[in-house]
Amino acid sequence: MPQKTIELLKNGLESNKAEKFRRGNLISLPGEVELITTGDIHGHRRNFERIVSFCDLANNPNRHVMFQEILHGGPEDEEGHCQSYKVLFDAISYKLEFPERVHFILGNHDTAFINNSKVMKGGKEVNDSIRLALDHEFKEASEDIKLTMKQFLFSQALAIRCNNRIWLSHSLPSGRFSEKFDHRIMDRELKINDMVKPGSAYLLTWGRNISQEVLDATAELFDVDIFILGHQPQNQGWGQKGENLIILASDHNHGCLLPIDLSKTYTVEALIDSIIPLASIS
Ligand SMILES: [Mn+2]
Repeated sequence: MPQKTIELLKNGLESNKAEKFRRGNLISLPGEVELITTGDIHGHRRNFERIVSFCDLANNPNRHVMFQEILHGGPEDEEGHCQSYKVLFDAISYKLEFPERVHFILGNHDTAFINNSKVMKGGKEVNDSIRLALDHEFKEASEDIKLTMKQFLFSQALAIRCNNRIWLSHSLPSGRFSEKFDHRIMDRELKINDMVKPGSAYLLTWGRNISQEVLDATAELFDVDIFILGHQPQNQGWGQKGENLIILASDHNHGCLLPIDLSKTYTVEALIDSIIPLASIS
């Protein structure tokens, strides 16, 4: 059982690195693709299943889907420890079924898991909680599982750039840190230090409340028009947080997804009109 999980994680990380549309840490998707974009999942299995059901990848050969921040949140084991990793493992199996069409991008909680750094949420340290649940389930194999999980998380792309000038990442560098961000991180090999403040993978995934000025400068830097991000909680499942920014959330009963036809040019308004509540999917 642990050996199967380690193999799954290893195959997943090889698959992340081998994606044909990936160069360095950026996935650039062409016009013939329809991309289903989603926000943070946070261990919400039912929403993960709804996304899979909506995608129906087996019958839609041009359709792709992206996931972010699956870890932390959702069901707990009998000792109250976080079992969100189970949804991650299922998402990796899904990727291995459709390796070129299921994409993962790095979230800030992934950087924290990789570094064993502390993130408090609801009075609990969330990474400790995941590690304890893994110890409980995998016993003496737990250290190997945790190491391979870190390697998997580290192998994820940083962002997706769509043919129609839409950019997807977990967040964007904000405030004064936007000046410290080195966009060359998209092209080069990642280092552990990139995941630690003020490393550029850290800055890309942890930013909040991004000003219009920074959004405009970042759009120019990445040569895109519109950003779709996760990371910041959205009670109604989505929010427009700037002239060119939509934030999605897929981690609760009002969670959403957003299908995008990459051959079409969108306004932010047209994208908002295309948002689909996950609760409407059976
Ligand atoms: Mn986040």
